[in-house]
Amino acid sequence: MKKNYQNIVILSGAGISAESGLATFRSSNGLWNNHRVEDVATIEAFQRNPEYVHDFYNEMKPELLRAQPNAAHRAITELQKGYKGKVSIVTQNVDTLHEKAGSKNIYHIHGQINQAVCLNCGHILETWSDVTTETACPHCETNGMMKPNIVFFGENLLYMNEVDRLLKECDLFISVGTSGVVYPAAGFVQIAKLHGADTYEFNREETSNNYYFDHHIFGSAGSTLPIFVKELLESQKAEI
Ligand code: BV8
Repeated sequence: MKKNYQNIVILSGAGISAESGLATFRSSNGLWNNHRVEDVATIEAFQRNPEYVHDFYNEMKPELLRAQPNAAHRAITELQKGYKGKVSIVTQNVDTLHEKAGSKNIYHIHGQINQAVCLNCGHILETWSDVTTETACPHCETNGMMKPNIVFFGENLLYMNEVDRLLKECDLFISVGTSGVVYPAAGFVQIAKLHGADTYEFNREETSNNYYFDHHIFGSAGSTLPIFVKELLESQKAEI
């Protein structure tokens, strides 16, 4: 570990929210075990049966609204507050646990559960209430054009220009709680590594895209990340 990084990028996946009680996608009792991806998380599914897709995300909202951040989320906030370098969060998660932990500089590349987007004018509606095919856009007042602001398979990611710049500038890339199977997020570590970053993977188990990680720290992120953050903050103090 170097002593003073200038630009840290943290990529989070569903695993960082597991200790907050939220299901991941690809574990034994994961979200994709109870629903076929093709039925809920593709643009074709939304065109075919928008009511079913709206219901899937509306039903998810109360649990995500109740969920509280865990020690891993709080450690990232502590790093942002105490570290001299910039710390950016690129999250695949649609929950708002990073925000609830008080973190800033958060990029939800796969969207957010408490947002819907108007397919007519692009307006983003922030709401924890149900959104349906009847919901009118508060901006252009068009009926029935609201879609969950969730990036479905086959759709481009959000904030890709900002994220591309962050990955090329970063000198420390940390991946937390992602299986590394969904692209282009799973390829972010390669961009960071090829631009000179130190790369760390925090996961409970071995993942498939581990070639570009210099270090693998196994264990639950709620335990492993706070230790790592403490070391980063202390190494910075030693530097001064
Ligand atoms: C795109 C929205 C351009 C819904 C999601 C063939 C090869 C390569 C790529 C492709 C391909 N065919 C198609 C593609 C592209 C496709 C893709 O990657 N498919 C994969 C599955 C093969 N990608 C896309 O379509 C993306 N768009 O490429 O745009 C384009 C444009 C037009 C046409 C073509 C391409 C869009 C990707 C976004 C899709 N939307 N979700 C929703 O969120 O409800 S993806 C979904 O998976 C979630 O967003 C989630 O964030 C993401 C990744 O999952 P993880 O977060 O990693 O969660 P997972 O359960 O998998 O893993 C959890 C990990 O945590 C595990 O490793 C576990 O061990 C660990 N863990 C658990 N507990 C803990 C822990 N770790 C630490 N501590 C713990 N306590």
